[in-house]
Amino acid sequence: MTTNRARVLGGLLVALLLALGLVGCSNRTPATPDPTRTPDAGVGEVTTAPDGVQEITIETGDDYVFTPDAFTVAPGQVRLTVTSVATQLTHNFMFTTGAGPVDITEQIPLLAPGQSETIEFTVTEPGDYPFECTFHTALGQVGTMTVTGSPAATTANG
Ligand SMILES: [Cu+2]
Repeated sequence: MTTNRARVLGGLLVALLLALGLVGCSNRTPATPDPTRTPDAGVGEVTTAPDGVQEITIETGDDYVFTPDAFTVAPGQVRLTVTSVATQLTHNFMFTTGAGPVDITEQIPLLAPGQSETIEFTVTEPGDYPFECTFHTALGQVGTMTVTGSPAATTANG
């Protein structure tokens, strides 16, 4: 399902083994923790705000997972909200320096349990922009924002 997750953390070994057909379909070891929550309605959906800015909300909780851990936006302005549904853990949200086509410096340095923070930035270069919670990178709390190669589409036509 989330091939991104396997790709990011499962690493080259898993991909290689899969490619070689050495791993059966029954014995897959998850590389990252699985979400223990059901995300709220609308989470992970990219919508267009009345002011024309793309909006998306992702969640994180006590399970060291961003939900979703992969989303796609069009080039342009992005308003990203990270909502913590955690009761224990403090997280953050940062784009991994040097990992994307260009660095996005907007970040949420601290996201306390139950808190919600919004950042806004503009993306122009298509590609994959890895992000992470730097507190829990080693635990697999990472994800990827993909910027598509075409300009923001206007779906309302007519
Ligand atoms: Cu975290």
